[in-house]
Amino acid sequence: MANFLKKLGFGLKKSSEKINQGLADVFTKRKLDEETLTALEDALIEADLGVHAGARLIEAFGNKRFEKDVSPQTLKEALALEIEKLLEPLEATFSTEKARPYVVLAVGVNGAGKTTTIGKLATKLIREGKQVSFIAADTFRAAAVEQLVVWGKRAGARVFTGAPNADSAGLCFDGLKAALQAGDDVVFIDTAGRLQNKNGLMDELQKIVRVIQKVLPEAPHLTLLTLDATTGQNAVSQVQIFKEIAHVDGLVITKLDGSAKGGILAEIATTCPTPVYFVGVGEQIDDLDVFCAKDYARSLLGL
Ligand SMILES: Nc1nc2c(ncn2[C@@H]2O[C@H](COP(=O)(O)OP(=O)(O)OP(=O)(O)O)[C@@H](O)[C@H]2O)c(=O)[nH]1
Ligand SMILES: [Mg+2]
Repeated sequence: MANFLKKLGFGLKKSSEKINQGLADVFTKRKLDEETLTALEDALIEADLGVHAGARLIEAFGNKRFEKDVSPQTLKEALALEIEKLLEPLEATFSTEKARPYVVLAVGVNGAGKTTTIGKLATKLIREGKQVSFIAADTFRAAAVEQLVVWGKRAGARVFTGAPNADSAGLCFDGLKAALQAGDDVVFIDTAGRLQNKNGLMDELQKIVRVIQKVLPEAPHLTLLTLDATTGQNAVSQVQIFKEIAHVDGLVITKLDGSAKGGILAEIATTCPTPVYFVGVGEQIDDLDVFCAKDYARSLLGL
């Protein structure tokens, strides 16, 4: 946990430096006039908090009354609290108890971190004593299947694979039946992330959902959209696009260990609020944890 926070703090360092510079300017001027607030808003936007989130935060912050001799630390704490309040509604609890097998559909653009996230999550669940399997629904890329097989071995999860270029929906049908038969507690479906063709991806995802509902009418129980934090504001449009083409229950934000754009969650909270289940801060198994608004907000301020 301490290590996780350290990595998060390190990843958000560039963002926190920008915000702290903005705060330092406020402090030098010793008043929250319009000019200093605008400068602080610019700093927030530069830290990728986004224009809408920046405006909302500045409004809340500008309405605060500070003592004349307010310390930089107090200002920092106050801004962290405002960001925490903005992000708190996004906190979500992941529980696989309500169905067996509990089916998680992983969606997201290429390279966002879907497969890695599935691998990390499965490891945690297996450590808790759950029986887990993977369905390798990205049948176009041989490397994608291999990568999932490697994670399966590492985590101790069975991997259901098909022939190269097999129909992914058909594979999901067979894989889910096999999972039912085996009595798995949780099944992760790893999909392909091609977004070059929005209609194609939509058709494919809808077909997968239709087909798995023939096996389990309530499935998928959770559709998780994985976002790469280093893509900055582009992640916001990915949320919007995926919500158009599929049902999205929640988000996973990856690569917060190497991001200069840690603020994106604030813009998501403001423009397209979606529950955030997990955040990733690296490539290893323990580099995934549940999203905590307070930790995130404080790391964003370098606290
Ligand atoms: N630094 C860092 N790297 C990550 C994180 N999550 C995933 N990665 C890396 O990002 C790269 C892409 O991750 P994948 O899990 O393969 O992404 P994907 O969404 O499955 O990609 P496709 O299968 O191509 O659609 C890999 O090299 C991962 O190790 C993270 O939280 N931090
Ligand atoms: Mg993948």
